Amino acid sequence: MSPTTVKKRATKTKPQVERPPLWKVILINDDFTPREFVVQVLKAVFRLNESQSYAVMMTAHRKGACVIAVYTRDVAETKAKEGTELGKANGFPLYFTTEKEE
Ligand code: TYC
Repeated sequence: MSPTTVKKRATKTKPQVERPPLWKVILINDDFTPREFVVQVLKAVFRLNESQSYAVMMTAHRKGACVIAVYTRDVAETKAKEGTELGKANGFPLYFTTEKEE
């Protein structure tokens, strides 16, 4: 070993970088919001295409709820609020909620 060589310590420190936890946005079924309106909101707020929006809407319609996508907490909460408010502004009880992904 040359005189100037510096030895690294033997113990490794864990790199302090972690992915942020992700939050699911969930569409909840109801008996009043028109199917076509749900599809329009999914396209506008969540950037789903027509067939993706239709599939998500129908899954919520049949099963009671459907996970749309996952985002960081802030984005998930903002999108859920936007979707719910679009329904409210049009007189529909459309509802989106969020849940932390485990
Ligand atoms: N169940 C509604 C109807 O029959 C359509 C609908 C689907 C509403 C999904 C909300 O999250 C929903 N008109």
